Order: sequence, then C-alpha cells, then structure tokens
Amino acid sequence: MYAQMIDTGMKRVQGLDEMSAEERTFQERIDAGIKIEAKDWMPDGYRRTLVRQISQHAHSEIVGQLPEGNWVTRAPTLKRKAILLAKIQDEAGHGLYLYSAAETLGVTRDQVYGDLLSGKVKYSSIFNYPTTSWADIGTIGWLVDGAAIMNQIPLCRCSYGPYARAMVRVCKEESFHQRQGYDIVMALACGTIEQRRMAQDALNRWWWPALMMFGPPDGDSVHSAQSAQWKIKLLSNDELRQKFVDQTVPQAEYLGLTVPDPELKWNEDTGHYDFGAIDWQEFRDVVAGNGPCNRDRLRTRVQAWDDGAWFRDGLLAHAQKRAQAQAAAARAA
Ligand code: FAQ
Repeated sequence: MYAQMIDTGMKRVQGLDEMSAEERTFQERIDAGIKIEAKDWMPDGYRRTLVRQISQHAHSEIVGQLPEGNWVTRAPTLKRKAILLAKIQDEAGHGLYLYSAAETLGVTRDQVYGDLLSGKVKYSSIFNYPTTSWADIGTIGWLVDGAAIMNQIPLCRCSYGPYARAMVRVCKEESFHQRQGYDIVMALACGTIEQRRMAQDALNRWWWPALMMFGPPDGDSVHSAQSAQWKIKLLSNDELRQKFVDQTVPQAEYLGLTVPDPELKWNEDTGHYDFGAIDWQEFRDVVAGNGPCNRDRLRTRVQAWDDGAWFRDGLLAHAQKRAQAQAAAARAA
C-alpha cells in the first residue's frame, strides 16, 4: 500500500526456534543489547531493511534542504539568514553521515542516490509541501525538526552501530534546529496581528503533515514487527506520534496558538492527548508522488546532479593526475 515493496525478504517475524544457528546467534546478540557492526554477519533481510531505511533517511535530509532553501534570500534579518544557512548546511551534513552509514552495508552512494533521482525510493512525505511564508520556516524547525528528534532519539540506541552513532550528532544538531524554529514562531506570536496570523496559518498547514511523518498507523505498518524484533525500531509509529502530540500541544498553548484539531483533548485517564483522525488518503497520495511539490523536488535534485557533472568530472581528472604524478615520482625514486 504505502510501501514500494523493496523486498527485504521477510514475510513474517520468525521465532528463535525457526531460525538457523547463525540467525539465532545474531538475534541473541541483539536481544542482549550488543551492537551489530559493519563486518559482523547479519541476515540479508536485516541488511536490506537498514539500507532501505538509512538511505530514505539520507534522502530526506537532502531533499529537506529545499523547502528552507526557498527562504535563504528572503530571511528577515542578517542574523536569521546566517542561522538558516547554518541549519541547511547541517541537513546536508546529516545526509552525508547517513550515506556513509549506508555504505558500511555494502552499497555505494552513487547507487542509493541514483535510486532517489530515478524516483525509485522514497524520502519523507513532509518535504513535499510548499513554504509560502517566513512563518513556515519557524514552523518547520519547531514541528518538523521536533518530529525528527522524537523519531531519532530512539535510533541512537538502535542495534546497528554505525546508524546509532550517526544519530547522536544528528540529534544534537536537530535540537538546535528545533529551538531556532520555535524562536522564530515565538517572535511572530509576540508580534503584530498580521505576524500572529502568519504563525497560526503556518501551524494550520503543517500540523497534520507533521503527524504523518511518523508513518502509517501501527496496524498498517508493514515493516514494524520485523524492525522491532531487530531493534531497529524501539518505539512504534503510533507511540512516537503520541509522544510528539503530548510534547507539542503545550508548546502551542504557550505561544497562544491553536492546534487545528477540534477533537484534540487532554485525557485524564490515559495521561495523553486524544486527537482527531489523520487523513491517510492525503499521506498515501503524497507518498505515491502526488503531493503539492513532489515533482518539483525531484526535478530540482536531478537538475542539481546534472549541473554538478563538470565538477565531479574535474575532481576525478584531478585525482587521476595526482595518482599518475605520485606513481611517476615513486618510479623515479
Ligand atoms: N514519508 O512499515 P512502515 C528530517 C513508508 S528526517 C514517506 O511504518 P518503517 C530532518 C515507509 O518507508 C525525516 N514514506 O515503514 C529534517 C514504507 O515504505 P517502503 C525522515 C513513509 O520504515 C528536518 C511504508 O511507508 N526521518 O525530517 C513515511 O518501518 C527539517 C510503510 O511504513 C527518517 O527517515 C513518510 N513519512 O517506518 C531535514 C527517520 N512513513 O520503504 C530537513 C528514519 C512511512 O517499504 C529539514 N526512518 N513511509 O517503500 C524511520 O524511522 C522509519 O523509516 C519510519 C517508517 C518511521 C519513517
């Protein structure tokens, strides 16, 4: 349904008694909390699941630069512009750590990036929405980076060492991003009537897509059971979504903004907020490539790749020349 059905080879979760000796030893290591490292034996399905998730995550960071890049030239002050530039550069860095983490699993960066450019693999649904006002930049930091941290903090403890370690630094940086976003929205919320209206309008447009970032409901999440067994996922899509709502609603209240959900209500019994139904048809449409900006985002990435050809060629030619010069020097010595 939402899945591209990249075959990770797993039809259902196996019990220990159904596993081969190698698989059982592997699962017991995971159950004991021992990290799996790049050179360790691992089931093919574990490797494919990680390549799928880590590369989608990397693509999200890279495509995720585009909605914000739209506002670099229009940031309201020099300080805001410098902060936004630093944030966007951080996202590029996150993409690079993640591509490196994927490479430890035996794929090349060109392979996985080629799959993004051909439209074969996904990136996060959230980056297919437009940024139409400065308030959107604050709201992305507040909600989108906020949702990203909620999802990524548990990933710092996931079973695959290179992914878990990459997430530690990413989460520290995302935390700064979330704060800068909240700071922008705070300035608007404390500003003129028109600025408050902009902040509310941005919250209205980004709230539901932010909740969709956590993925389909647990009952429809095709990969969750296996990823939980392998401790790639430590909390489910719905658990993380609920934690995000519980954390974010008081932040909106503090700003004097209204979360655009008439059914949102604190539930004394559960100790959580109840919230309204998510429009999963919208999520499916966006993931299928029919969101407001899908085509534009992919076109921009393909164009950037094509425009960079001369530079990649130059780097390769330079590397070849250096290697030849070094070989000649070695022969002469
Ligand atoms: N968008 O069975 P599940 C960021 C797909 S980083 C698109 O539940 P899984 C930083 C899913 O891939 C944001 N597709 O899948 C930033 C699967 O399809 P497949 C990205 C989605 O993997 C901030 C199918 O649905 N973060 O924001 C989405 O167990 C600001 C079935 O779903 C990560 O990637 C979606 N929202 O759980 C940058 C974190 N949700 O692959 C710039 C790592 C689900 O079979 C500016 N990833 N799908 O074709 C994860 O934690 C997991 O992959 C989930 C999905 C939780 C996203």
